[in-house]
Amino acid sequence: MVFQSFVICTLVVFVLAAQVFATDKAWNGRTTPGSTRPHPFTPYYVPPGAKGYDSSSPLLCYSGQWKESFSSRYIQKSLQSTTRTNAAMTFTFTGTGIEWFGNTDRRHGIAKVYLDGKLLQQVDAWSARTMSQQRLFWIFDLPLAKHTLKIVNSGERRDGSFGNIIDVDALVVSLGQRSHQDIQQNVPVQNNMVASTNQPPLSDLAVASPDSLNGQWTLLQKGNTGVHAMQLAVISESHAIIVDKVEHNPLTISGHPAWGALYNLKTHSVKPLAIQSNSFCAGGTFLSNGTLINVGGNPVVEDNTSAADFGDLDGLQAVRIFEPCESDDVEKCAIYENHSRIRMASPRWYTTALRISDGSAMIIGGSTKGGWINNSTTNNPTIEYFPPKNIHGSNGLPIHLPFLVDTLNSNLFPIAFSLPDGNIFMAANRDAMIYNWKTNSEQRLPRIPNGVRVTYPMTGTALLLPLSTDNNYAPEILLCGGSTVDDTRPGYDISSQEPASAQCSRMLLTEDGIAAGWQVEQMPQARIMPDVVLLPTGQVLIVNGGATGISGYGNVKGQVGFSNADHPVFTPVLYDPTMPVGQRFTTSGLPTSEIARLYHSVATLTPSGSIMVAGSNPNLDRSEVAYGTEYRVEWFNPPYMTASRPKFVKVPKKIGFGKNVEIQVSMNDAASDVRVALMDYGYVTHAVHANSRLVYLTTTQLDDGVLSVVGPPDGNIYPPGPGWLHLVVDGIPSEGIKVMIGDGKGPSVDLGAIQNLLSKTDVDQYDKHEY
Ligand SMILES: *[C@@H]1O[C@H](CO)[C@@H](O)[C@H](O)[C@H]1NC(C)=O
Ligand SMILES: *[C@@H]1O[C@H](CO)[C@@H](O)[C@H](O)[C@H]1NC(C)=O
Ligand SMILES: *[C@@H]1O[C@H](CO)[C@@H](O)[C@H](O)[C@H]1NC(C)=O
Ligand SMILES: *[C@@H]1O[C@H](CO)[C@@H](O)[C@H](O)[C@H]1NC(C)=O
Ligand SMILES: CC(=O)N[C@H]1CO[C@H](CO)[C@@H](O)[C@@H]1O
Repeated sequence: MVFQSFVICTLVVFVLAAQVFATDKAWNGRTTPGSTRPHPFTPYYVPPGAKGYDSSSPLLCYSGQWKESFSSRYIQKSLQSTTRTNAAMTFTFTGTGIEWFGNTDRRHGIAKVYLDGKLLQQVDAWSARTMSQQRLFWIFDLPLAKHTLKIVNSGERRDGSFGNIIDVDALVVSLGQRSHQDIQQNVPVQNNMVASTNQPPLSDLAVASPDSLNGQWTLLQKGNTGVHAMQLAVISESHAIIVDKVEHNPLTISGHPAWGALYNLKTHSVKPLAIQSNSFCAGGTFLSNGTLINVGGNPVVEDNTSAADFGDLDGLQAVRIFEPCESDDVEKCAIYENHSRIRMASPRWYTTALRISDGSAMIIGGSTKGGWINNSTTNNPTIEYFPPKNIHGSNGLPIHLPFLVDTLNSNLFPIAFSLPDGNIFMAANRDAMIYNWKTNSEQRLPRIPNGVRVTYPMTGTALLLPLSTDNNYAPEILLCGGSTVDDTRPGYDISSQEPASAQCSRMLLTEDGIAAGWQVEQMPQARIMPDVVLLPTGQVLIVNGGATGISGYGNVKGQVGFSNADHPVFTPVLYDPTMPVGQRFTTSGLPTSEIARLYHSVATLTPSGSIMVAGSNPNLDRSEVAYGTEYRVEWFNPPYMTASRPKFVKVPKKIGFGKNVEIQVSMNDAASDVRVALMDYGYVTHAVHANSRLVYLTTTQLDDGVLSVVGPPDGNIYPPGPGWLHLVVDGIPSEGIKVMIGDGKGPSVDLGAIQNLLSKTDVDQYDKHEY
């Protein structure tokens, strides 16, 4: 035994972000750059760009009695621990975040964690199982400055703990993704995030609200997603679901990193979700009964290709079920999967899921293995349904779609919208078509002009523009961004500096509209990987993306870090579809972000009316080298957020097709233009905003404060399922309120088709066959 006693040191540590990494093909590659030796998973991880400090480092200053022990289970084989009340470890560093790793077991007690002299959190290091290299505390998004972390043994322990042990195995200092401006201005502590696997923060460290000038757009950075936000959907008035891939996220669950979370839109807290299979590059949609399905993904992160075994399952055929979770208390909400009884018939990576007019999900395309650009070997040129259908003789098995062969190579994450006649619009690569799923027939549309490709990895984005009786529900499609890079060129020949496309192509899908073809407009900036968000006002916010390069990471010339794209576009642009051509785009008054949002970024409207922007991770695993893994959340607040807004007073929970309902509202008596917007905020990933939709409902003003509203005519106009109502009075929308459109029942279930799928297809085929 070695007892040590130190006085507080005053050394300051500077982090140098110098790291060399191998250029791995990265879909399930190595978790530690350069490493190939598999080892069981532990949360301890030093992201490229960050720096680890072992417990034995002279820069960690111990006071009181500490004992050093040695074991191969410990980081660098050594660990410092103490059982003495008030024994402390002090560490001074320059950076934007710090993580503390140590052991947990039944004999551990409670530590007090101070940052810069302020008590931040009490960390309970007790656990029923003995676990090593656990993340006990983390804080990110501090201003880049000198900080001091102090960990003090409080002498307290939970009931049932057998001891008061607190230990320090290692610390990891983040330099983070701060801009040069921050570094120079040394901004005050703000917008930061504290979390621990065990308990919520003691004090809410957030956040002064910005000086919101009335009538102006504002941008607020607040919140931290804990898991990287690759996929995002609002599930209730209080929460959004975030789904990521398997990687070293700071938020952990059951002793390993979480790759899913529920984000509280009101308090900005996050709850980790347990997901069994690798959801890297899955798609998702709500069904008619409000259940969310998340489909496809990646194979297991395997020992062969990864230095760490995360314990995940093959996700390529996964159907992950997230039952409705409406209450503010999300403790019991969970993802269910069991591939032996619920799965897709075929493996799908980069597939699109869409709710269609009968309330079921159409699952479209993808490739049969993870990779990069699609080709004829890996293509999965089929659709299947969930629940499985017996249609066109398929009996639950995939149905071939020639369109998905003709659109190789750049055709992953196909763009799809359910049209007001029940048919499906699809765009992939340079082409578009209308698919009649009832007759299994394709109507090809004119090619997108000027060689612009719009699907992965030449990723653009798309919307179905607002529908209303004013336009007799005539559908208009808007495609924006993408790339003209030749999709037969190999990655090593394409550069991150090749310009993206600024083109938006718009077409009215009526006979005359199709005959007139695509109408071309230019965005003020080119964008690869933009996101597009419908506002209740009918305007469209285009945000995120880069001005050069293409999607993905790790396989083009001139990568920035690992990113295949560069020149992030920091200012969103507002598009008003009702204005004449030439007057539709505005950037004036729109705030500029400092955060690059490239590959794996998302944006969605939230019930408050604010636009939530999150993610960006053009990396194999969590990284702090630009463009690093982004956990910070931003909120773009339209001018209406600070206006005097109309309100819903009473709204029925369910609205039937074509049914009249009375809605009580509170609004200005002098209102002249009163509309009720029925919206689907969509399921967002990889610039696909599946199901995104706005239908203005037929509305009549009855007495003071009472509106008569007619539900959408049928499931073609709005596929049955959950939606959001916003009351829009003279251009000012209320907050959104969740409603169920239709009868709320599940899509019809064909037991024969399910049985046939289960008997004719293997579970997790990728793990059984070589593709
Ligand atoms: C994967 O690992 C196993 C043993 O762990 C080995 O037998 C196999 O050859 C490896 N496969 C590849 C492709 O490296
Ligand atoms: C998964 O489903 C199979 C088949 O219905 C069942 O035997 C098994 O117990 C289920 N597994 C879990 C973990 O629920
Ligand atoms: C498609 O890609 C796979 C995997 O990268 C490769 O093995 C195959 O040869 C490619 N096929 C064609 C037709 O290019
Ligand atoms: C909704 O329908 C799906 C598909 O049949 C089913 O898996 C799910 O459990 C249903 N959810 C509810 C809440 O009934
Ligand atoms: C993911 C994948 O399979 N990529 C392949 C696509 O096709 C090209 C050739 O056309 C291959 O080089 C890629 O490996």
